[in-house]
Amino acid sequence: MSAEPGGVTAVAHANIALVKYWGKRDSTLMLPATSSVSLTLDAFRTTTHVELLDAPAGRDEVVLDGEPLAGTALTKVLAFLHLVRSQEPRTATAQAARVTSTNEVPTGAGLASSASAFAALAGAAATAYGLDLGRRDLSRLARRGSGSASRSVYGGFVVWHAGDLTDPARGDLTSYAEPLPTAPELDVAMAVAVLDAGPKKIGSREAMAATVATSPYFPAWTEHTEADAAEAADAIAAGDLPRLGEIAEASAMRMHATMLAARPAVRYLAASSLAVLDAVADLRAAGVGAWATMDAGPNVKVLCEGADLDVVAAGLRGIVLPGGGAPHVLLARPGPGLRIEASAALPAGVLASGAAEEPA
Ligand code: 2P0
Repeated sequence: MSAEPGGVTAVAHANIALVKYWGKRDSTLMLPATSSVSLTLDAFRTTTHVELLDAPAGRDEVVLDGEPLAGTALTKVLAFLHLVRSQEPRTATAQAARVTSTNEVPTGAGLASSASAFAALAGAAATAYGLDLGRRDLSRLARRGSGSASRSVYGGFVVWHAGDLTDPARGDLTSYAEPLPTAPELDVAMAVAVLDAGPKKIGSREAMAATVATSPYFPAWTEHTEADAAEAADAIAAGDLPRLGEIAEASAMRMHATMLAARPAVRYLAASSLAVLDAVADLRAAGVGAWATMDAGPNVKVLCEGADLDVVAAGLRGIVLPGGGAPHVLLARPGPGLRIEASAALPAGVLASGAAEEPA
């Protein structure tokens, strides 16, 4: 079979969890221990192009930001392409793919890029291989690349459901993300205090597994997170930012507490992180609605009202960090879901499913 010239380009944005995903119940199917809730951002995005090659599967080529991908990152992408090709034997070809990806998530800023990366790859690869997937199935597919990627299929506030807990096959079908009903007056923004541009000490996948295996707090974490996700969804529907902020900050602190209780401890909190957490508490004491969240790194993201973003950013830039200097602060607002653009050379009918359309 000859390769289709042109290929498919997909764009996906990063998301930040407000109720965190930390721990899997099935690492093959990538089923999370709990549901999670996130906000997709406008600022950090991945653009991925997939074209099929006139070569057998197994000869895939993957280029990220102009460099051939290597190591574990490459292994994850190759496994994902294999999964895409195995989805629908009637339409998926056995051809290899060339994947070319550009990350506008500031490199090394410690901001999760696997969410935007695997959401964009799911959209581009599924479309290039002729899979006829709707948004829900794209979210399930993106989940298999990286759990948080399931949420970047959608814009704005999103819930990723834990899915049916009774059996893995049913869990696979029911663990997907979807947009959350959002009060129209809820105008939020996020300031990101970047504290360390260095690589992670331990990757989140490994850290999660260590937490599940050794933290005695993990059962309490899963028990409370499901309730937090439901309460966050209520707060988003009601437009209640203070309640959402409080849940988000608590979820982040609980996640870090859970991993700190692993043996050995998984610790992403740095002295500079604590300085930012103090500054966020000071902003609140001064009457500014600001709530902190942290992921698998030392950086602190601050949720606030859109109208308060400049005040919050100024507050963060005014921090004197323990080692001297101030944090670098990036600003973000809610962003869109996955966008898929096929070239004219795509087989007829591939885009007729609505998979390329962003729901209103
Ligand atoms: C989240 N994180 O909910 C949590 C909070 C980091 C801290 O999802 O193993 O790259 O690929 O499913 O999605 C980062 O972990 O992990 C993450 P895998 P992922 O955003």
